[in-house]
Amino acid sequence: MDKQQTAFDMPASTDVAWCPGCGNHKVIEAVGGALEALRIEPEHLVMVSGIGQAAKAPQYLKVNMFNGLHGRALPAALGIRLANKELTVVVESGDGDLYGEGGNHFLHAIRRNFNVTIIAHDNMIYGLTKGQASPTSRRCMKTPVQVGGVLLEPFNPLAVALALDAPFVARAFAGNVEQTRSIIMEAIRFKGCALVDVFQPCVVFNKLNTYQWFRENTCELPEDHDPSDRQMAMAQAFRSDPLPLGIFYRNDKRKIYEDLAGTGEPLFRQTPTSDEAFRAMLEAFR
Ligand SMILES: Cc1ncc(C[n+]2csc(CCOP(=O)(O)OP(=O)(O)O)c2C)c(N)n1
Ligand code: SF4
Repeated sequence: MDKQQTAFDMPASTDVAWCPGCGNHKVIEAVGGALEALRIEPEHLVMVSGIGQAAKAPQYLKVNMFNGLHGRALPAALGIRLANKELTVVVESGDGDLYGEGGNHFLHAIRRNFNVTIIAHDNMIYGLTKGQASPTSRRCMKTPVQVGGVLLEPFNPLAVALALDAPFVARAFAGNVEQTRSIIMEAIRFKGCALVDVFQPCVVFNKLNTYQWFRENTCELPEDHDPSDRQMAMAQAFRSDPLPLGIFYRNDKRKIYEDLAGTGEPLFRQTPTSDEAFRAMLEAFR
């Protein structure tokens, strides 16, 4: 099916550094479609990322963006949310950036339950730095560094998120843009920290986890899956052969950090800034 144009698409002439066929193209197609369908006003949206191929995603969408240090997308996103509760904040970054370099922030963003959507482009490899193992690489996969094969079992982001009582936990496959779009829509609509781990093939450096591999090794969650049941979600998160896709868990009752911290006073103060005051502030930091 032809790609649907959205208000969030960059002009066709935009120079995109991703390889043809990379799953990242599909992820941003799904994200753009979700934002459009949700009628999000671009001025009320900020996308945040760290470093890596996936972390370039916000640069290829017509959105406000903040590109932080490697692994530091989440603290930047939480700061943005604290500064302005009116903003929709979406983090898009790679499995290495979010679960490896940014692992500690991943844990604490979930524990705090900030109202942020986390979209992990999970290609099970370090793409930008040419194919070393990432935390989600499969055991025994050979890479230029792990020449004898990866020794460790992969990090399980869904099980870790569920253990921390993440209130929204889902997984999608970039090869199915429609399903990815609808899961991302649910995640952005959700009030609280929402994790969507999206399988995203790296067609250059990951010769194991190809589109074909994901098609053969994933399945839908069972029809009788109850997303309000955390134990059931945990059992599905531990399934690996095949790996289930869909919304594993949602808990609409968990309070977000900003509400917990509420003393009646907002966590931020929006003071109107004149052009002159803004320029003076910039000068002070030169
Ligand atoms: C502190 C720090 N460590 C390491 C690097 C090198 N580095 C840049 S991107 C990257 C891996 C990114 O992998 P991932 O987040 O999975 O994204 P992908 O490129 O696969 O989309 C690494 C190790 C860096 N830039 N900064
Ligand atoms: S190297 Fe892999 S992750 Fe990077 S753009 Fe190419 S296909 Fe995508």
